[in-house]
Amino acid sequence: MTAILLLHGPNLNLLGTREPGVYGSTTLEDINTRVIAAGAERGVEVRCFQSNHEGALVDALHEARLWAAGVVFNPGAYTHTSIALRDAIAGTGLKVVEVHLSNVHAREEFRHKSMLAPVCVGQISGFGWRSYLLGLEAILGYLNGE
Ligand code: CA2
Repeated sequence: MTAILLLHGPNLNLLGTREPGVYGSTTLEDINTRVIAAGAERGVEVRCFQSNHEGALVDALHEARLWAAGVVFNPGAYTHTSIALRDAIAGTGLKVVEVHLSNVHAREEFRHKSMLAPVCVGQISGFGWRSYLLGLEAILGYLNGE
């Protein structure tokens, strides 16, 4: 069975509790449930992990190399800063779709730059929790060569 890692970066554990105007009112658990269900409908296993720590996210990517066909990743603020995560994606060779709840290109200038996008298959940004469903669709389509 195809398995996908759904990976969440820093502060995304707060989803649904603060800043609903920017990030929506859906909790991280709700998002995980919806993506797991969407995967199950397609015969795909989705395993979820969130961390506020850069090194833990690097470790998760290293481990995913052993079992995941691809990754849907919201790196949070590390999107804009992390050479370590970029190197982890490039170094593992994992196929990663970067996703964002908000449209990072319509926000502050420092959010316009992604350190990770150049080593990802692509980026989805601005569709709220549906960005994750689109991310799943995108990585599965990519892996199937569609
Ligand atoms: O839009 C996204 O998904 C972001 O990855 C979210 C990050 C931000 O730094 C990126 O530029 C874009 C921030 C996540 C913070 O999540 C919170 C959720 C609820 C309350 C406070 C923060």
